Amino acid sequence: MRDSVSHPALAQWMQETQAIVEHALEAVLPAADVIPTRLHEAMRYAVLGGGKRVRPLLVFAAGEAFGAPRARLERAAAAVELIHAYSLVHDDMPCMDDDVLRRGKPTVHVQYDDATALLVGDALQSLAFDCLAHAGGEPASTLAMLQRLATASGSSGMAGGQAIDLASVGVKLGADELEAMHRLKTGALLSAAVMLGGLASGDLSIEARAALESYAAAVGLAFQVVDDILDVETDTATLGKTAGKDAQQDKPTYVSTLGLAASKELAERLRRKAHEALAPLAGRALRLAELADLIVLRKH
Ligand code: GRG
Repeated sequence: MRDSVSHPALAQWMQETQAIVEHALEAVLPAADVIPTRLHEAMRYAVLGGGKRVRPLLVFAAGEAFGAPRARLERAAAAVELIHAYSLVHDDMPCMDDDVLRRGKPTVHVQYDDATALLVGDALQSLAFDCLAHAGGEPASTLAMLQRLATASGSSGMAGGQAIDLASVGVKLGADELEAMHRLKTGALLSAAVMLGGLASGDLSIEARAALESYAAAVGLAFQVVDDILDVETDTATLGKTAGKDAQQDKPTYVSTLGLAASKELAERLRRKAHEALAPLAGRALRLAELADLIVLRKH
């Protein structure tokens, strides 16, 4: 994503934050030589050294806007990324999207086997909550973060969206149904990333909370609209995952539902909506504003 960044201060912040997150993930994952070694090695393979780390960046951008302690942000960012990594491992399995390439590498079930991939996803999900439970600080705010992450990941969030997605193969969805699906499948975890950052401060006003929720909803949907555009406009090598997969699997997407031009207009409208949502936060949300731009303007 850094190739879409024109602002040197933002590029530096992203690089530093991504390094902090990498270190936090490295520290929280079991070592590969701890029994069961094959499972631990595969968990590390699934998580480390890849991905844009968009969700952790959102955690830090929101958290820093409200003065959240860095140690809590590290835990929150790692927890969200662990959930995301688990979802990718399961999504790539033969019983779901059946893909062989992820983050430029063979998918976990290809590199290891199906049973290991299933267990990797299970174990990463448990690890995410364990990681967040040890975030320190006020127990009430940690509990609020745990609840938000659980809701975002479960059947009223990402897993529910995935269920709708799997049931939608070959089905023509209307724009509203498509939006409802993506708000769960992709939007819920991205929104949780923003909200966990804010909640980590332990001190969010009602107004600030509403502004963050509104920003998160716009950015969460924009991410998916852009993902659908990239799926038709970008090659496999750049994406690090198989391009053109949605059309191949006859899945409804923004591009198939609205067309390419209207999808691009929608992404731009959502980018502006994200900026507007931040207005009540005055100047404190610069990084969040920049990330909204990046999510819409990214090339992979
Ligand atoms: C298996 C419960 C379960 C859910 C899977 C995340 C997901 C739900 C499916 C992934 C399929 C997909 C391509 C979704 C579209 C948006 C998305 C989540 C893309 C991948 O996220 P990125 O681009 O990936 O942030 P990196 O590798 O950069 O972390």
